[in-house]
Amino acid sequence: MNIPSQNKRVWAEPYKIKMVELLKMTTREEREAAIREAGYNTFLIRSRDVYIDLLTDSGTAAMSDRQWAGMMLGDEAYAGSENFYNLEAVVREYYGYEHLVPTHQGRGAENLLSRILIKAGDQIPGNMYFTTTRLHQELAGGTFVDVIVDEAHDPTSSFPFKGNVDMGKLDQLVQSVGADRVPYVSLEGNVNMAGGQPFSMANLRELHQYCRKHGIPIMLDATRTLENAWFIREREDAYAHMSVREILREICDLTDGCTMSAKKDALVNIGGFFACNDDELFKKAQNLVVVYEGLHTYGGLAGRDMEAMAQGIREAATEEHQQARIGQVRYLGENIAAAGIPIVTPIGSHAIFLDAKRFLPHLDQDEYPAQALAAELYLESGIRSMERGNVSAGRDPETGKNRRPALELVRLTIPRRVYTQAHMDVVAQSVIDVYQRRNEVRGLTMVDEPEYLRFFQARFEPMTH
Ligand code: P71
Repeated sequence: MNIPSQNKRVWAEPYKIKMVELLKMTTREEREAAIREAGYNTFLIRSRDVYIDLLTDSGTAAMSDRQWAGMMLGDEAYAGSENFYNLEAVVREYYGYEHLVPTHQGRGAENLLSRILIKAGDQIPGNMYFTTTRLHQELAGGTFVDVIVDEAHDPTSSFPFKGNVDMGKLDQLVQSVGADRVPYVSLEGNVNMAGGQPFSMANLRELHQYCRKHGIPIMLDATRTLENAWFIREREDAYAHMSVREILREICDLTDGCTMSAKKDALVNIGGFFACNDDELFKKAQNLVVVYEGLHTYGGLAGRDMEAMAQGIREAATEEHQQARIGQVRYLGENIAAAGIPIVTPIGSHAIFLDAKRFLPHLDQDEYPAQALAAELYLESGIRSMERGNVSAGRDPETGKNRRPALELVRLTIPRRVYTQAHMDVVAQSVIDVYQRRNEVRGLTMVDEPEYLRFFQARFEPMTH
């Protein structure tokens, strides 16, 4: 496919900037006070104290003029908003699922899906956990079982499809508990916790065949599946000439429904949905959404949010957008890796993941190296990143001990269409500067630990020795 910018500068942005948001620079002293007050947790820093905010790519995209125009077309009727029907048509066209239930964001959809399909004692296999997804599965009485390929847990493996399901692991689970204890397979596109790593279409086809044979539905976490489609186009020969839109459709056609956090791929600041083909499942989701979110034609969103989402999907499902988006992330990653700094490979779509175990080998995992590194990077230059390691993984409900996951990472997550190449250079240089004095970085002690999703609100203190 001919992408016009390809001949000149590979990932140059397919847009120009119409409005800007001024940033505040802080002094070292101000940052020292800010991180102390935040309990060394980047989730607790006020955004006004942040220079480059790489906490997340969730809800942080810059909307286009057309999306903002859509905001003015909000039909804020309580029932039957025109914007709902526009969104439904776009989801049918691009994702291909027949039925749509909007939700306020991804976890709202996960709540619906988990409550409807999971019975106490069920096992839900998935290609690596995501925090909110697993929590909703557990709250519904189920147990998440990781069936991702081993390569996903190895930050040094350069396997191109680290998001693949290990069919042997899945079969072992189905054989041992029986297909009737497996309500669905939870399949995430561009697996976040593995480093933004895709599954291949070949793997999905195999999974699809297996699941049909055993009568198990596949529920897609579609949050970053357009980005997964871009990698399929890049890495699977048969797809090199297909559009990301066609590939997305093929992925969805091989699955039975999805939960979606529209705050990522779909370029909006808030929103999500549940979608499926099955009429019964749809009826149940439509009924349950009124309990937790709002009427089934708005699901916790304003009409204008649904209009912006419909337009965002159209803009994201293009080669131009994905090439610039993923190209920018790769640019940052290659600059960091060129300095010999350990990152997860291959470089994923939405973030660069620093490998904190190799970055700070002098720290034990229960001294929270990734949390400590995120705090240090903020101190260095006001860049906010996110811990994705021992704190995020939480405690094993059986033993009560920290899970000590194989991956202990700091995520530098790139918002879509927000920062420039010069910002990426500042980020790379800051990471390099911290790396050069890595021996000085001390571990942390957790002094306040909330019960649910502790990483959001936990507080820490630096260790004194
Ligand atoms: C991200 C987020 C936002 C987040 C959520 C929890 C902890 C920290 C940050 C959200 C996702 C996601 C996937 C694959 C479902 C959700 C929930 N990611 N699936 O990466 O990445 O969506 O936030 O809209 O409820 O920063 P929601």
